[in-house]
Amino acid sequence: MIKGMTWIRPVEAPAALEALTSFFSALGFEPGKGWDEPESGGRGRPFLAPLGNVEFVTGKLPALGSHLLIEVTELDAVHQIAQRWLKDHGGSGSVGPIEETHWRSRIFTAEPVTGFPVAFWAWNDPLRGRPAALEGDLSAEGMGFAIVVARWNAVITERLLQGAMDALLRSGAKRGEIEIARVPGSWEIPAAARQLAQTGRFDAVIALGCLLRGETAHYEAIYNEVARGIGQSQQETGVPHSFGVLTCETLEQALDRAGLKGGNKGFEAAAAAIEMVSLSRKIAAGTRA
Ligand code: DLZ
Repeated sequence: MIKGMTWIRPVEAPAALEALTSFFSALGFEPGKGWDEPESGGRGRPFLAPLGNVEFVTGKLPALGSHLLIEVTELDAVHQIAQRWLKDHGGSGSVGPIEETHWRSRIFTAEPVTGFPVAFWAWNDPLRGRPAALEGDLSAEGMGFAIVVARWNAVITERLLQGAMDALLRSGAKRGEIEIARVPGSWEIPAAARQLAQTGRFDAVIALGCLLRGETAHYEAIYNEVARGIGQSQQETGVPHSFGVLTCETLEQALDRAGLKGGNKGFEAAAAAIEMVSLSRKIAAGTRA
């Protein structure tokens, strides 16, 4: 029943709103759906985090003068970004030193705008609270990708492509390291995917297409062959392939999954590809870090 939580922070001056928005963007926060109310001049700039909670505390407070605690994985990198932001933007802000906490972690407080302190912290043991497991990260830096996209139902597949590019570029992939191959329809995806994988130029292949049951003759036959072909190419080439081929009853359903209510499956397929490349590198290196 509970869906989410929003912690509202009233900001008086428009310049302070701009500065806070710039600071949170520089740190890589995902922006939420902002709003502007022309009559009142009101504006809202939400920022999202993968996890959140509200915590009621008695006794010793965990943070250095801030009620907003943001857990991160790379505290030193975040500290550097915050310091760089402060140097570039100056103003009344400040970034404190990193200190040890009383709960086996390190913390620092940044105040990009006076009156808006934010504490960033990280566990000393980065694997704390997680079962020991090999897991891929979502950083695409230094990775190369091939995207195979079907032209059939382009109104959907172009949106999937946009979602996939968004995920790759936001995760640190370089535009020059992404190659896009267009094929007539989903049927042709496996052959192109295999050939791209075999070049050895790519760390992963992302397959994007859209099959609509109502409008596709031999829907089952095409779908089975596409799924089998992509899976087989992945297994035989050893290059991760992610599956972003929508199989929907109607166009409306497909639109929902291409950027409307159901998210964007192209974005998800790209994220899965990044994760699998990272995991595969860790397996090869025999490391969890
Ligand atoms: C022929 C066909 C049909 C009927 N429907 C679709 C579809 O919904 N989605 C899709 O990606 N492709 C479709 N195609 C085209 C086939 O995938 C293939 O491109 C052609 O049969 C040519 O080989």
